[in-house]
Amino acid sequence: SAAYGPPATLPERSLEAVAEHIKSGKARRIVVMTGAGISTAAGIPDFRSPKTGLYSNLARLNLPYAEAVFDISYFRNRPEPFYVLAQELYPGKFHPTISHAFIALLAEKGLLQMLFTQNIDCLERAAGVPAEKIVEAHGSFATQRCIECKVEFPDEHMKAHVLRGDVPRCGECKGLVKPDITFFGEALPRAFSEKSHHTAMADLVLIIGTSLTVYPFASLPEMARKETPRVLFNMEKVGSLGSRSDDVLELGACDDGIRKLAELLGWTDELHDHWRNL
Ligand code: CNA
Repeated sequence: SAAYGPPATLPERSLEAVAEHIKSGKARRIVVMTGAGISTAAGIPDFRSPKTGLYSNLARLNLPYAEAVFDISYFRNRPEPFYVLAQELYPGKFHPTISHAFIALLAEKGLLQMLFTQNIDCLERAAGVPAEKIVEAHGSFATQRCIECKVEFPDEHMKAHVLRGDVPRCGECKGLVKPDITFFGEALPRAFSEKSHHTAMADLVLIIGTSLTVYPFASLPEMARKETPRVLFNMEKVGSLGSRSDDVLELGACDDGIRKLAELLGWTDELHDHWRNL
């Protein structure tokens, strides 16, 4: 059932057509949006995949509901479950995936307009995407502060606490220390609203490994212009992807879809060199 009309920008709705769009030089402002699914191949569980996702494996933490581990009001009363999880997810233990490397390659070629990530694993930085091209929409483990007096807490102390799996407390007021990642009930970093207009400037949008269920991030793909091709690399169809005339769905493991796109672009060797050297 084709509720949409024929494609407005692409010759057809396929990855081949997307590769042609890039090769022809018509896609020079590529906006990429990522979620936990881009990092599962690195060994970091996502939230919602059945069986392997964090939410289905949190029973041992005795949470009233799965999302509580990232809920600010729950954290105030019981920070321990979050720190059990933080010990597992802490950056530095994981290697970027081929999909992360592809985003860095786009940046190297001057084609990356902006990367919006929901992830807190810092793997896009590790892959070599320049900091000024990254919007960490849900913050990251890079910095941390007291949730009461907001005083920053030293990185080295934080690292020691997280690796031991215990709860750090503020040196000034003894308040709880939390990494600057966005919990449910908290506002997103200012960079998100300041930079979201880049999506409207995009001539191609790549959406990789996200369930598009967490707002306001989930509304970003809607901000792309109607005729801008949007490509979804995901295990499942999500959000409104597929509803527009130039949407392309590449369903399956994102690394497979990204390898296929790189192949169509003639970038396979470059991509592998970049990835191997990380
Ligand atoms: P999610 O809701 O868990 O969804 C993940 C999506 O990715 C699902 O649609 C999966 O089907 C899909 N997926 C899983 N593996 C693959 C794969 N190999 N290839 C393609 N698709 C795959 O995660 P979202 O990011 O959408 O949810 C937003 C939350 C999750 C954000 O606030 C993140 O901070 C949070 N999170 C981040 C990490 C991380 O930093 N790596 C890990 C777990 C959760």
